[in-house]
Amino acid sequence: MTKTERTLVLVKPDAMQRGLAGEILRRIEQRGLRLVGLKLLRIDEALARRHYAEHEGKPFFPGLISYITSAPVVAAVFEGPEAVRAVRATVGATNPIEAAPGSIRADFGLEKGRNLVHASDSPESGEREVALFFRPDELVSWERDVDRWITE
Ligand code: IDP
Ligand code: MG
Repeated sequence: MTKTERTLVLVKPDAMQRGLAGEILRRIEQRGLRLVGLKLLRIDEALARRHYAEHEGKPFFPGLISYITSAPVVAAVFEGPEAVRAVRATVGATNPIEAAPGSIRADFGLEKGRNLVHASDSPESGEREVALFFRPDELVSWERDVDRWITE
């Protein structure tokens, strides 16, 4: 049995402007991961700085903060075995040009600065980021009849 994890997905402002929220969530849901949290919000500067704290001081940081706060985002929490690695693979590499064919970033993107979607990079980041965007009572634990056909 692989460990159940939770991961935070953000449909970033460029994807929202391009009407890709449904497409992005569909691809992740279709893999079999279970949606346990969902909201639309406008990220303010304080939340943006906390979420991207590891990148503070890098040359792209100011642009990243203005990008992520420039329009609403859809924040989603997905749960499942190795959810972090599964979603990162579906999302693709940071640079869309290097992202695997068929991944979201490869199919819809061209530049790192407009790469459409965020996904937590480790189970620990997943826990931290989910807590930044959702209160515990906003997350819904549930089981689906189909789960036994997706996981052993
Ligand atoms: P990740 O989103 O694939 O985990 P990170 O290296 O954690 O990538 O960077 C966070 C975000 O910062 C990226 O998704 C992208 O939006 C932005 N970013 C990273 N590197 C660059 C860059 O060189 N130019 C512009 N934006 C960048
Ligand atoms: Mg990252």
